[in-house]
Amino acid sequence: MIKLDLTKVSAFAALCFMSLGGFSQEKTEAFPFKLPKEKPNRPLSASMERSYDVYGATPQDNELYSQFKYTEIKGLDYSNHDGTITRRDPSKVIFKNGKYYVWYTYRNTKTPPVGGRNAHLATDEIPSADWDLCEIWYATSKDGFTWEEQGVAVPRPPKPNVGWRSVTTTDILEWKGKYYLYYQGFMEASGKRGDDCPVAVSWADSPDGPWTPYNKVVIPNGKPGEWDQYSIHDPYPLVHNGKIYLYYKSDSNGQPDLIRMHGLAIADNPLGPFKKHPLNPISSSGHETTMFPFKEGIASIVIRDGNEHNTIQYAEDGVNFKVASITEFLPNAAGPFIPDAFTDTQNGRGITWGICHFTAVNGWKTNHAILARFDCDLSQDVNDLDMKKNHVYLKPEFFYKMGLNGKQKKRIEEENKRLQN
Ligand code: AAL
Repeated sequence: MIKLDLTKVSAFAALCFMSLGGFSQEKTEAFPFKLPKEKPNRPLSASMERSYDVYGATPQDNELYSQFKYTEIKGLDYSNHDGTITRRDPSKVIFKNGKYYVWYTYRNTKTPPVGGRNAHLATDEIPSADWDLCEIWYATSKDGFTWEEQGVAVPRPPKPNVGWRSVTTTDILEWKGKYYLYYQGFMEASGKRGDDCPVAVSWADSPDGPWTPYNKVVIPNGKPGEWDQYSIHDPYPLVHNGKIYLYYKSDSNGQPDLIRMHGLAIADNPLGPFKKHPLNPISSSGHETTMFPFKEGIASIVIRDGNEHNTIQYAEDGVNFKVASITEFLPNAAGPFIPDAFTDTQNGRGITWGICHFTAVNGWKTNHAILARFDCDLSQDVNDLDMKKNHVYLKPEFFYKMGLNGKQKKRIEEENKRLQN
C-alpha cells in the first residue's frame, strides 16, 4: 500500500494552484500607497472589506463616527457636592419659546443615598440609590451652556399611584401639539429586590406644564421569566414611520451577572397601548438609551455594557441595529438636542450636542450625579474634522488610576514565584 506523505502532497498541490494563478498573487498589484476613497476592485482582507462596507475608508469619511467633547454647565447648585442634591439622566433637549428645555431626575434629600445594596436602611427620608426619592425637574437655557432651573415638572404622586416612591429618568415627546414626559415609576426603594419599576407618563399643553399624571403604567414590565420582567428603564420616545417608537433598557439575568439590553415598544397614541417589538431585545449592548433619526433610519449611541459597547449603531428600520463606528469616551445618559426627533422625518439630520451626566462625581460616600454638556459631529449638516480625530491623548496618570487590584497583584506574585522556583 502506498503511504502518501500528506505534507508533501499539500505543498505540491499548493504549488500547482499558485502556478495556475490560484490566488493570482503575482497578478494582483500590491495595495496602493494612497488609500482609495472608494472600495477598490481587488481581493481584500476581511478587515479592509469591513472598512469599506461598514465604516468608510477612514473615520473621517464616516458620518456616524465622532469623538465627544465635554463642557461643565453653569447655573445649577449641588450643595457643595455633599451628596444631598443630584441631577441625572437628562431627557432629550427641545427648543421652544426661544429657549432650550431639558428635564431630569432631581433629588434633594437630607442625606446622601445609602446605596441600592443597603436599600433595607432606606426610609421615607433616606434614599437607597442616587435616583431614590426623586422628582422630575426641568431647566431652560438660551445657549445650552448656562442653565436656569425652573423647578419641579412631575412630583412624586401620592401612594399608591405609580411612582409614589420615586419618579426618575424621564424623556420628552411632542405629539400633535401636546407634550408627554415618560419616566420610571418606582413603587419601592430601588435595590429592595432590584432596580425594579415600570414606566408612567404625564402630559401638558406647554413644556412649562402644568403636567397631568396619567397615573397608570404605560410600559409594563414583562411577564415572569421574560427578559424585561423587573425593570423598564430609560424610556426614550421618537416619532418614526408615523408612530411613537419608545426605546427602553431593561436589567436582565439578575445579580451578580446583571446584563443590560434595549427594547422597543411602538404605539399610535402617546398614552398607549404600546406594543413591544417581537425582536426585543433589539440591542445586546448599551446602558441608558440615546437614539436619533438619521437619514431614513435610527442611529444609536451605545455605551458601557455588552459586546458592542462604545459604538455608534444604525438601523434603517429602527429595529435591526448594526455597528456603524467604534469610538471612545461616549456620553453617559445622553439627551441630545434633536430638531427632527418628532417630525417623522425620512431624512434625519443627526446631532451635534446635548446634555449627559457624570455619576458618583465625589465618591460613593457623597454619591450624586451632575449634568454636563457634550458636543459631537454625528450630523449630515456639519463636517467638524476636529471631532473626528482617531484618538485622544491622555497622560500616564490617567492610566495609572486604573491600577491592579489586590487579587490581580497576588496572581502576578504567584506567577513570579513559580518562574523563580
Ligand atoms: C440610570 C438609568 C436608570 C436606572 C438608574 C436610574 O443610569 O439606567 O435610571 O434605573 O440608572
